[in-house]
Amino acid sequence: MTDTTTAATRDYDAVVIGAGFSGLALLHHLREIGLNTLVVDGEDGIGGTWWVNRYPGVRTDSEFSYYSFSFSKEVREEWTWTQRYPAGPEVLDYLNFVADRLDLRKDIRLNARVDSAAYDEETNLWTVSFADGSTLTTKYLVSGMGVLSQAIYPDIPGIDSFRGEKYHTAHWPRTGVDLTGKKVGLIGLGASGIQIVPVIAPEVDEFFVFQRTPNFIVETNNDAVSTEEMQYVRENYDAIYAKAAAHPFGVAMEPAEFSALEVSPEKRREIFESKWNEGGFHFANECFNDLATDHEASELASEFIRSKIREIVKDPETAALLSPTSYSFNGKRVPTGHGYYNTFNLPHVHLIDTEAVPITSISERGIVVGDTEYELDVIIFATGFDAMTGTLTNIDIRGRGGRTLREKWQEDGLKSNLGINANGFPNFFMSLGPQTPYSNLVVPIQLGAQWLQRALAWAEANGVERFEATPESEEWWAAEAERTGKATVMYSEGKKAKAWFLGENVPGKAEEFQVYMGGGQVYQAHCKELEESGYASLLWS
Ligand code: N01
Repeated sequence: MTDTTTAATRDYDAVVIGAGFSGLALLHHLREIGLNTLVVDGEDGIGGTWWVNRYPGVRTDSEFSYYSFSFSKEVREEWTWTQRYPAGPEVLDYLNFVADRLDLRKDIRLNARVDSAAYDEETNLWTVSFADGSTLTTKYLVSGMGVLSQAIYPDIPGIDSFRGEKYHTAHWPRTGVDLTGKKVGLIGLGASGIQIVPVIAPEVDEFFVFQRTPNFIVETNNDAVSTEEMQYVRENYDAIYAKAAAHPFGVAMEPAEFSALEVSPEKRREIFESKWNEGGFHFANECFNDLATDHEASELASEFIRSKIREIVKDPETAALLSPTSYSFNGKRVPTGHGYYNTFNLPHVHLIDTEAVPITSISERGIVVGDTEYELDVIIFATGFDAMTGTLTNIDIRGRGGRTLREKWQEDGLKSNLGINANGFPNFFMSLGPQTPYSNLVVPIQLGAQWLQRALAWAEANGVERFEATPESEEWWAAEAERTGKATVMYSEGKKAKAWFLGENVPGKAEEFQVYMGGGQVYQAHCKELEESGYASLLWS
């Protein structure tokens, strides 16, 4: 493949940073159009998020049938899932299987941590620099670095003074941690904290769970996948995948057709009850069509879940503390639970309310709340990530004029064209960039890799040397992200819940919608329009 605008030689046509779901899908699809592609990853194994996150209880919140690629006949037919919500090690096995079956490994370079990448206007090439001092050049640079990869610790005074063991869920030692007989404290009750709590509780001697904001958890059962069920999924993969792709949140479920406000209280309770029994995202997605968009409807679901918490948790005071009141259902990302609420019936598990009395400091011996010091052997931080932009701004990605993405977003606000690319950064693309859908991520990852495949094939065939978002497209998309985000219950003036999808969990980060809330299917329609326009808003120069 030769360029028409530059005779410069290059090491690769495309370099993808990150060997997780995104990197594997991109490598497969870019190879298919003849691009000499390399995937690089700083870790020593493939799997991305699933390689790094090793905490006990880590598993998918989405069901196996739509938490997988649909594009490879071989993978579909030969891979067997064993759990409805596959555990982390099983997802990692799956990704390794994908890498082997599609012969991807030979074009993946591990232990290759990218320090920076810079665009050269003269040659129209990107130079990628690695931590070991080596460099390589590429025409196309693609980020597959993940949206929840840049772990953050809380800004609590004395955090470094603790003399015991300290772990972040996202940096859990691969060899595991023996918590038997130890006094353990945990800060952070998002999806990670909610998964780890019930799994480690039986092992530890005393467990202090420090809760600032309670979550609405949709409990579920993790059944084994039967041979018949796996066979059914294999035979219907395309239909299942199409259903997930047509759903606002990328789950293979029928969107509910009516409002929670349209039915009688008895009927509503019956529907809530039946979907609660199906578990997990069935409750969130299949009860009513306005639980994410109407505050009154969302409050009805909130009250139903509060009633479930009161049923499950025996101590009324603990049940009340576990029940969110400062925001309503869907106001934060809803985690799937595996016996979470029941854990608080164990006599050695103590819920400490740090909303009423905040954590003051971390001492040599433990966590201090007001005047009380909780002495601990281990502190676990399940305190989340600098989501969506963190990995992209943590390294220097320098576009035209040497300006970094970090500078662009700090100075101009979060701007991208459909989260795919940004003005000032020619031939740089993002899988799951900021302002891509809030969704089961495997769906936008796969569809995004296929979209980029078609776009680059078109560019190569038509002698288009540079794709770069127009400033107008970025203004439009930022406004769309804000408009659609503000139309959901995730946005509410004066609410107390801090959420990563608004950037509120990172001190100093501007409050902007980091994700697109208008629905995955609407987002895909916009991507299709862009393609059908001959990539009009990507041809800026
Ligand atoms: O992080 P989070 P996460 N003092 O940001 C608390 C995905 N995921 O790692 O709410 C006290 O949600 C903070 O409290 P508050 C999923 O998309 C997926 O759990 O700010 N507490 C909150 O409770 C998810 O949404 C899966 O009051 C402090 C917690 O830390 C995303 O990753 C599994 C504090 C952070 O929650 C992130 O989830 C796991 C402080 N100073 C994760 N600072 C699967 O589906 C922070 N907190 C497999």
